[in-house]
Amino acid sequence: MPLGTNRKTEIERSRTQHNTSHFSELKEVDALFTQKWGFQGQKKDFQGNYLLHYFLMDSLLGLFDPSEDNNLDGDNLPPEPQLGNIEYKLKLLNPSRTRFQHLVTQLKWRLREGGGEAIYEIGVEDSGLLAGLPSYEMDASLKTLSLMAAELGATTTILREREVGCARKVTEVLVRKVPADQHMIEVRVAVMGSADAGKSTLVGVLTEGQLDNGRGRARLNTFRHLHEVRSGRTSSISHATLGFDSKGKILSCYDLECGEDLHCTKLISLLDLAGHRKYLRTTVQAVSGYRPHQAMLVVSSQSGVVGMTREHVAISSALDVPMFVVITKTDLGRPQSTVDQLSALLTSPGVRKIPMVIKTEDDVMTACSGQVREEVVPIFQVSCVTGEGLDLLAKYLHVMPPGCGTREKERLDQELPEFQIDEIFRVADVGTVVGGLLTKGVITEQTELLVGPDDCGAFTPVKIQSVHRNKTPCRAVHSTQSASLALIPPLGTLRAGMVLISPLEEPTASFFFQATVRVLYHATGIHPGFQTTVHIGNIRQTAVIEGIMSYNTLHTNDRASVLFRFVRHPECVRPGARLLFREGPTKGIGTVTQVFPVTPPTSGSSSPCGDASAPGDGDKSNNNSAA
Ligand SMILES: Nc1nc2c(ncn2[C@@H]2O[C@H](COP(=O)(O)OP(=O)(O)OP(=O)(O)O)[C@@H](O)[C@H]2O)c(=O)[nH]1
Ligand SMILES: [Mg+2]
Repeated sequence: MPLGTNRKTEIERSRTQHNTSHFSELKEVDALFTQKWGFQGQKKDFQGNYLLHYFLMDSLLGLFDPSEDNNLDGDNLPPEPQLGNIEYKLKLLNPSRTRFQHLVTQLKWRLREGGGEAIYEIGVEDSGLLAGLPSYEMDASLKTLSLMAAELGATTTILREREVGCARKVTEVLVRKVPADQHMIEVRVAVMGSADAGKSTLVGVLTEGQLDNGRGRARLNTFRHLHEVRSGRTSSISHATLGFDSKGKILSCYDLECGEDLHCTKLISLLDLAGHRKYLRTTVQAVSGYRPHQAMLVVSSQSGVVGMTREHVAISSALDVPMFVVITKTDLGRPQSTVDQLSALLTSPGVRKIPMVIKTEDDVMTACSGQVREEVVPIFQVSCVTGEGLDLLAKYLHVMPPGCGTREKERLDQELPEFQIDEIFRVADVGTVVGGLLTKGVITEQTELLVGPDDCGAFTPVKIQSVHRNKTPCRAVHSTQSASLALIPPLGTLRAGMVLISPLEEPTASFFFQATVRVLYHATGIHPGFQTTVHIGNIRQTAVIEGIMSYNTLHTNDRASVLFRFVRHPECVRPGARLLFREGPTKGIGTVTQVFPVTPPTSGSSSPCGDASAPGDGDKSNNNSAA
């Protein structure tokens, strides 16, 4: 309950009463304190207890005094948020059985809000005032919090402590509970940045725990192809995992890879992407298709902000992926000029973020706090050769919030399954295995689905033979999780961009779709006939702009409804899906508003791929209005 004006008036009134020094009025004040703040000292000496309350109340009332507000700027948190995973508690002392159950229910709710993680600020008023607790009360409160967590099978970790005067402390505690359906809390992080910025090296150093030699030693395990090892340049999407136990200790990557470390409660999946411009399509595809929860933008302090850095900032802003920055190679140059360049880029009109240079653990916690994480872009400064700054980065990765709240996840779990295929493998003795992301629903072994669309827009029935997550077999995969699925019967014609979808959805595929778009940049103007690469989720295909409603030409910052046509094959696109298109420096974002499904061939049809006619030529549309 946030401290409202009424409560403040009550405190003012009680202070007036208190100043009368009348015994009966003091009793009322005591009652008010017990009721409002739950002070429940073991009162042996009646007069002595009133003196204690007098002292406490005076100091608290002094803090609340509006005339002294100006002195408190550094001593307040924002008022307690009603929603979200942050809870303020002044103290948790000897709660009755009923109160304890109430506190446990509240903790359960906060954990749900935070997708399995909640942050408790002990010694803090609902108003955000850092009142603090003496050490014996703090110890008892932390004990109560541990008991509450134990009741739910959760763990507690002290994140930071702060002295707030007169031997009083405020403590911030992370409570973590791995949801019952998951092995661990998983956060996907896309590692972006220009070529040679040090992305693969940073991923290697974080996951393997060995520093780099400055000549490319640490990045070797992140490469997937021999030509990458030879050139030192990443050309594909490479996955690496970083596991933490409940206390924030980084776990050995060997145990994680074998799926053997049962202490892992949080898993950071790092997608090491290519920085060179010639692989930009693959990099955009990864950010659009894998739906990372965060983007880690790596900038070298040697080269500073370059064209590709700007490009990657624009892409993550356009796709609404929250970002944090890591300036690497601080052993080779002064990072301050890079910090200045980044600050200018991040605060520019198209991006509008608040850069925050992280220097202490306190800064890490502030950057992670739910109330600021949307706009704030934390900036870390590290060296993979000396190890400087890596501890703060690891701490941030440990407490970084999971992307999707449990409530939203539960809602998505209720929907019919849809799995987007990113990779296809042929595995001896198993058959066809597809890797990708389950955007909604739940898939278990033996689930019957459709896979498609093929080049004709048709979908083929398949059954799920087995499910693997993080290289470990499991019974089910839930919405927002990535997984590998073995399919029966084996199929020879799969491609990335296809979906596995419930037959109840009656899926369709379209060559033509309409979208409202905003042009982020074009040097001159976009006309009908313009060809561009379109990214919609994991779909990536060249499309032609066939028509622009109400405009002949689209310039930078123009918005319009546009009709697109896929060039190669129809795709399973849904109204409401977000899209990004780019061609050279041209960039735009938008939302699909309407699709025009093709009619798949029937057994007696003469055309191998049915009807792919343009909208308005009499094809079926899922919407009443024609384009
Ligand atoms: N001295 C020093 N060298 C570093 C540091 N980080 C990376 N390097 C070196 O920088 C070079 C490039 O690093 P990579 O990790 O391959 O860069 P990248 O960003 O993955 O490059 P692409 O894959 O081409 O996009 C390697 O030789 C690393 O050893 C650092 O903190 N200090
Ligand atoms: Mg690399």
